[in-house]
Amino acid sequence: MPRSAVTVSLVTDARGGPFVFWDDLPSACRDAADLGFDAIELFAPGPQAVSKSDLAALLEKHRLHLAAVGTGAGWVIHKLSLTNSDENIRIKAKEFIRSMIAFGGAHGAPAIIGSMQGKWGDGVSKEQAMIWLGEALDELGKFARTFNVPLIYEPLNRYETNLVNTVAAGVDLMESLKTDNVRLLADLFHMNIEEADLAAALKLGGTWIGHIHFVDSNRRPAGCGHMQYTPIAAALNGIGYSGYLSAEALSWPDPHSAAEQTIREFRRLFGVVK
Ligand code: LER
Ligand code: MN
Repeated sequence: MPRSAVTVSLVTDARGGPFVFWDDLPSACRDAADLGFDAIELFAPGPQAVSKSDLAALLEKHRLHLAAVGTGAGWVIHKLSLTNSDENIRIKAKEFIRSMIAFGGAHGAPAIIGSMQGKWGDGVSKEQAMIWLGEALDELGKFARTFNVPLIYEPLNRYETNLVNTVAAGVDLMESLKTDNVRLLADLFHMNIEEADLAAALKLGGTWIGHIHFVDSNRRPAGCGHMQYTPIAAALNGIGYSGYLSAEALSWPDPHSAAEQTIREFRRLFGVVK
C-alpha cells in the first residue's frame, strides 16, 4: 500500500518552486499530521538546517516519518553538480550529497539526486557526463547503504537536464550500475512531459521505482490539472508499489489547501483512511 507525504522547503532561494509548505517546519509538521499524511519530504539548504534531535522530536510529536530529503540546494545555492567539467566542483557536489545522505539517513530517509545530476555540454560530452554520473551513483549508493537507506535518482524533463529524461533511460542507468542500492524517482510532472504513456512507463520501471512525486500536469496539486490518475494508480498497484507518493507541487492556491487537496486525491485513488 503506498504511503502519503508532503514537501516542506526551508530553502529561501527556491521560492516559487514546487513545494507545498515553506519555511516553518513545526507548523508544516502540525498541518501535515492534522491532515493525516504519513510523512514529510524535506528540502533543506544543508545538513545543518535542523538538528538531529529537533527533527526527531518534531517527527515523534506528530507521528510523522521522514519520506526523503532533497539535495537540490547544492545546485540552487552552491551551483554544484555531479557532471560539471571542473573536478573540484564534482568533488564538492559529492561531499554535499554525502552530507545530505547522512542527514536523512539518521531518520531512516533516503536522499534524492535530481538537479544535482547536472547536464552535458559546455565541453563535456554526453558519454563523459554519463560516466561521471554512474560513478557518483555507485559511490553514493554504497555510502547510503551504511545508513540502511537507498539512494534515489530522479530523471527530469528535457528543460532541466539532457542526461536522463524517461523512466526507460533511468532503468538503463540503474542496470549499468555496480551497486543495487539506487532506486528511481518517478515525478509525474516530468513524466507528463516526457512519457508517451505514464502507466506503461511505471510498469516498465517496476521494482526500480523507489519514490513518486505526486503532482498534476501543471505542477499544481493532484486533481488540479489534466493528469489521468486512474491508470497511474492501477499501474502502481500492479507493480506492488509500497513507497511514498510525495506531493512535490506548487503551494496552489495556498499551502494548506494544496496539502488538503493532495491527501483527498491520494485517498480517493488508494482508498486509504488513516
Ligand atoms: C525538479 O524539477 C524536481 O522535480 C526535483 O524533485 C529535483 O530537483
Ligand atoms: Mn521531482
